[in-house]
Amino acid sequence: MTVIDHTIVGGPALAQERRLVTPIPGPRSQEFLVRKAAAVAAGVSHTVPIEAVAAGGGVVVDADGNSLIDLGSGIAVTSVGNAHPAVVAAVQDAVAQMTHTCFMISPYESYVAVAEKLNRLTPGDHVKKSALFNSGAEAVENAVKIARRYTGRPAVVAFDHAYHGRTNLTMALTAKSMPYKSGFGPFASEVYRAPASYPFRDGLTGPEAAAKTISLIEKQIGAENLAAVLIEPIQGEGGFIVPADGFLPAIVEWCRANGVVFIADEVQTGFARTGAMFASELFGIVPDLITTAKGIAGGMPLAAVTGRAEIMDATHAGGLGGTYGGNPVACAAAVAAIDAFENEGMLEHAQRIGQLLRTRLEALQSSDPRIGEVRGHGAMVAIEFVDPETKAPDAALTSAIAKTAIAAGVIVLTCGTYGNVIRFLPPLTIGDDLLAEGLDVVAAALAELT
Ligand code: PLZ
Repeated sequence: MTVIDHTIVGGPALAQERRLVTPIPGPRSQEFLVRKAAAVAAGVSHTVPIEAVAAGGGVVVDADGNSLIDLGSGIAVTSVGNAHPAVVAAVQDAVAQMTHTCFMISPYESYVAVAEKLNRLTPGDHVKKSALFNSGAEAVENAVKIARRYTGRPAVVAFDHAYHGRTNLTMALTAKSMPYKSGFGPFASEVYRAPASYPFRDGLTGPEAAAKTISLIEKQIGAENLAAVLIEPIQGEGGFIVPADGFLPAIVEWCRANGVVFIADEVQTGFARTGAMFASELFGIVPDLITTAKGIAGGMPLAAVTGRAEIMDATHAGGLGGTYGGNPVACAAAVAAIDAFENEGMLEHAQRIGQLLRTRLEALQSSDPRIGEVRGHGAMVAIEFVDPETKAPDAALTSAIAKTAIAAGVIVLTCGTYGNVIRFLPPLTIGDDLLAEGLDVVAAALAELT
């Protein structure tokens, strides 16, 4: 295993430190945000009020020279580190060769190389094929298209707390109305919502939760009408919800028995994030199709659907594609990033980060009953804030903690159907000291906000 020099690997040689030289936002960032507000649509909001100018290792640097600890990775994207040197070099080489040919017009090698890697790395030893796209939402849309074509059935099941994207079909698949769907309907049809497993709130075992889900599917939809069941193995935007043991295997088994395509959306959980290459492995399941994006290309836009060859090949020639899907520069980045996932100890980093996060957050929980639960796997861990008496979600406290931490130079993200979850998704290249300091800041925010 390579030993990481955090000042070099996983980003430009930025000092790996939290450094505040102005309040956040500083004067340059303030000026920039005025420009942003005037030029960019109001719907495109931001969490951290800075103008970002560089990032690497475990920090993001702003235009005023502040260096913030990054516990969000641009929403689980820069897992191998922002501007990882090998990714940067691969992008520079590729972009000087050709910027685009369109893979559907003149195909090239890097696309095929990414497909081969995905076919090899995703769970299951069956014969697999892949198709590449630009974003997680586009991958999910295509997985549904493929499942419908393969089964000849229309219906799709998605779950409570699900997040799958912002396009029309994926808005229908996403559970939460505000901010993702409200006012943007009508939504795509033949999407049905089923209860998921949320042990902290439903109190059900995995088999009990699965029985409830399966009963709903059988009574309200009917297996004979169902093309696919789509689920995030650990629900991301919905609150880092880890299903109870046995829930996912029972759903997969039911899908197999009923000719329903089981799609794992691993856009957020994929590529070493959870301490396994794919979260499906943690639950012992082998999906028929798996969607990936985010971490796959070290920050370049790329996404994929990978799965059983007979399902992937069910679509007629010309049925899948897009102008930019599998762009050669993004594919070159993915080849380099996947190499880093495999050969730079990223799984071990995720596991070690997970240990550090859990130990610290569980210690916090033991002295603070407002932390209802600490949950997650690897470098995908969250805390859910509640009223200690009633377990009611405490979104106000959650957002106050995030704001306080950001003002103190630590980027933390919130999530959850009820907006009461703080999630930790550091780059896997973050140093232990920096991570510990980031958690100190969160703990201080929590202590301050009584
Ligand atoms: N599936 C599981 O987590 C993206 C959304 C950020 P795109 N999650 C971050 C936001 O508010 O827009 C996501 C995901 C899962 C699909 C997607 C969609 O991926 O690349 O954002 O389209």
